[in-house]
Amino acid sequence: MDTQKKSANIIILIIGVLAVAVIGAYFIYSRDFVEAPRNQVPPASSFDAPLKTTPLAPPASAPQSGKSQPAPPPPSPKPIIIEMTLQGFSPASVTVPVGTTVRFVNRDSVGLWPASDLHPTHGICPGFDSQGPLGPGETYEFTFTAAKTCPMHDHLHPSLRGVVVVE
Ligand SMILES: [Cu+2]
Repeated sequence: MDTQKKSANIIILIIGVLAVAVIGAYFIYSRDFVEAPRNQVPPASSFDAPLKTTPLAPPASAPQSGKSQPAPPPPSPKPIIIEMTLQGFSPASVTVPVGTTVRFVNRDSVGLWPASDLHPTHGICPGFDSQGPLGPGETYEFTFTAAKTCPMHDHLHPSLRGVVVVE
């Protein structure tokens, strides 16, 4: 008799636990009815799962849309600008990595002519020579492709001096 009562109590207990589980599952399903994983019953993980999967639905940075990604800045550095006047180069000395393009801008009202030393042959950094005067506002660009120190001057006013250190 006692064992029958005990087993009956155990059955009632099990039924109670199941009832609690069913009620709990009902609440979980009614909350996560959107796309609730029907096979997922564990309450703890079913609360976490929708929170993690919902933000993934609108692909913020999904790799699938590779073409719409904003182009990252290319490795080429932006040009260095050196302004020229009858006062000289500004800045008069720059240090740049190999491959840098330097843009010389005439900020004066007279012709200016940036060129590599030595005046007048301009042979220290071959090619670094505007090959003629820059008018007011005009620019000349040269890309320094070798690691080298390039002293420079204004070919029309050789006392105006500067240096581009390429490293
Ligand atoms: Cu010169």
